Amino acid sequence: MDRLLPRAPEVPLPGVVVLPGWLPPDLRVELVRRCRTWGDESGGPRAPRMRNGAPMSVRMLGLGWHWYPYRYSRTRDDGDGGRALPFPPWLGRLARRAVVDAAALDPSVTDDPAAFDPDVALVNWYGPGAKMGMHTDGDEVVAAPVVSFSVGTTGVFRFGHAAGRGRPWVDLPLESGDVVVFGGPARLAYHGVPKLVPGTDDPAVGDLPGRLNVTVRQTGLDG
Ligand SMILES: O=C(O)CCC(=O)C(=O)O
Repeated sequence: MDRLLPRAPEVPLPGVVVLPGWLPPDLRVELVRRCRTWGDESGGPRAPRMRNGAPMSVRMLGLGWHWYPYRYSRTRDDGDGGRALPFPPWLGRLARRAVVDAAALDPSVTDDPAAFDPDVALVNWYGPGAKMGMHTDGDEVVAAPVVSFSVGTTGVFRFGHAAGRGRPWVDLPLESGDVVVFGGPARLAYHGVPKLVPGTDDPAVGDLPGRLNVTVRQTGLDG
């Protein structure tokens, strides 16, 4: 989709910062390339099963830690049992830069951006029709912010509040290259992705089918 004007960074809710187009096209392409490699090295992204046994429509893989509902493990306990791939330091540095930029716009995201020391990235791949229900990111034991990189088809990121899954919420269309940082008062708010927006593929990333989202987090876990 062509845009005539650049979009401005925004703070749609206290503690939520959207940095439009923060990832330049070359980094988007590189992220897609790396995600493919990580998929090959880990047996492919898989669809975690929720507590009711139903598979998620989003396919996932973890770097640093493996996540499955609703815990982190160093091994792919709900898959082939292999060790989670290492968390890449370059991705941590990139995410820290995003936190610094976000905190300059809304200091409530974190009072110490330089201290952000992530140890896990969760790669989410949304194929046609995939979505993610409203949930909180509550398996980390420290209050550090979450950094979310989006590449490919635009996804609608629904961001609500900590009291429950229902309204009020805001719907934020996340285009390829957009980054969201949420922390502070928004860290434990419910959020999800109810849909992708058809016809919004990013030509810069070639034949990526659907949307890639990579969230980078600090678990605070040992081991
Ligand atoms: O795909 C997104 O933009 C959000 C992903 C998400 O909510 C999560 O990984 O917890």
